[in-house]
Amino acid sequence: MSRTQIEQWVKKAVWSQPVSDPHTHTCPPVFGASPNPEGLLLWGVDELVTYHYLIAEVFRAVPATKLPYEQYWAMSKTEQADHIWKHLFVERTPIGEACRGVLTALERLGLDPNEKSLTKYRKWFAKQTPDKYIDKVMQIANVDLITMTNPVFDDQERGIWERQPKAGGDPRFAAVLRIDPLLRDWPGACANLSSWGYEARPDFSGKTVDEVRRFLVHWLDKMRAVYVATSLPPEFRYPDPRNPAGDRFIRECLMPVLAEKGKPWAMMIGARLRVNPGLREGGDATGIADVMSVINLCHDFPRSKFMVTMLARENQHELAAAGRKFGNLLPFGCWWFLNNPSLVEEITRMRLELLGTMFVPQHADARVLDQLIYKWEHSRRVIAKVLVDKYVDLTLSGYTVTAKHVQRDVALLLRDNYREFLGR
Ligand code: HDL
Ligand code: ZN
Repeated sequence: MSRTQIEQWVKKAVWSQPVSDPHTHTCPPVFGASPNPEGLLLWGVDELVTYHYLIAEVFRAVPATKLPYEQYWAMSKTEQADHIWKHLFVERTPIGEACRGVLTALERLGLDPNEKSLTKYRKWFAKQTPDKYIDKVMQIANVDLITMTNPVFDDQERGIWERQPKAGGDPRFAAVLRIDPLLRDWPGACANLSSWGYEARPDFSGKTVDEVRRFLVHWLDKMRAVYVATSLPPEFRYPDPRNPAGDRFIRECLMPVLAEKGKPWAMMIGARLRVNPGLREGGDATGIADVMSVINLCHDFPRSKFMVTMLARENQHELAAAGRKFGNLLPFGCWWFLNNPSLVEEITRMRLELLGTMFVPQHADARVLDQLIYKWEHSRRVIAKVLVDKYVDLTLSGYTVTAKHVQRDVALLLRDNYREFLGR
């Protein structure tokens, strides 16, 4: 089989296969939409350009000593976008991945990405309506399911679910119960639960275990959540003698509920929050996490399912090796600072070699709807490149690779491994 033939099959399969995206921060219009400042659905050119990755970058071009953080945050959204466009897209070459992504998205929407100002783009976006625009973006990105992130401890998010019976009713989106405070700030989370009518106490006395379970079940059911998610710091350990409450929460509350419901726990490990608070969401950093803790969980809770992504490049090999030991562990995505072509290529290549087709290579992590377009295009290109090499290697071993093999593998990687792990 020639390399050219394999390239054709892979290209066709990778671009025609709809993606089920396992992790984003976008949502349907019922959650409110930008430019309404209260809207949770972010879309359009001003949101694309003010993505927190680009806010962090513009403060390298124009440091806080010249433009203090608070002065930037006091600007209107359009002023912020103009500032970023000027310094990162006009006065500098937008060669970095986050800049390049904006250009890809604009170009695929039919716009010329070489404009010196945002005026023409704004006019074009003003003619779109969020609901129809979601269809358009999903069609261009070839995405058939967008998994949301629904942080129940966020007042605005919780309020929408409480007020809007249709919050979970858009078939283009799947909900995820995001519960970071229960693991990052147990006493604070207990105080929240108490104020919402659950008898949860930091020392686990009284009915705490039953009540925390009742809370989890209530929200899993209400959201029809497909999994529970938590972002965890590099210091996360299981078991953790320094954090007995965390161990008890996992062992006595979370694991039994998820085992009963058959839902995975997505652990996103390695985010060191707000190392530079002035940048707000852009101020988080990465740190090396502990894969042994994931192994301990997979071993101790064989009936539970763990989707795991780690933020540090240094953790990727150990995590893939752990995936070989436990069928209840699904490594997924190249998260955040790893979502760059060079690292996606390295990680995807290594995962294919260690795990065959049994992992989920990517998630978009789109904060802004339109980012689905570029995040998936850029990832698809890299995934295709790696697959071609791997199929060529197979032919060198005498194996007959066919178009059917390629289609089947690509469907698993881009859609079905995730769906099957959810039990959908
Ligand atoms: O915690 C998360 O889900 C992260 O993805 C953060 O939201 C982060 O700010 C981000 O958007 N990374 O891509
Ligand atoms: Zn995320």
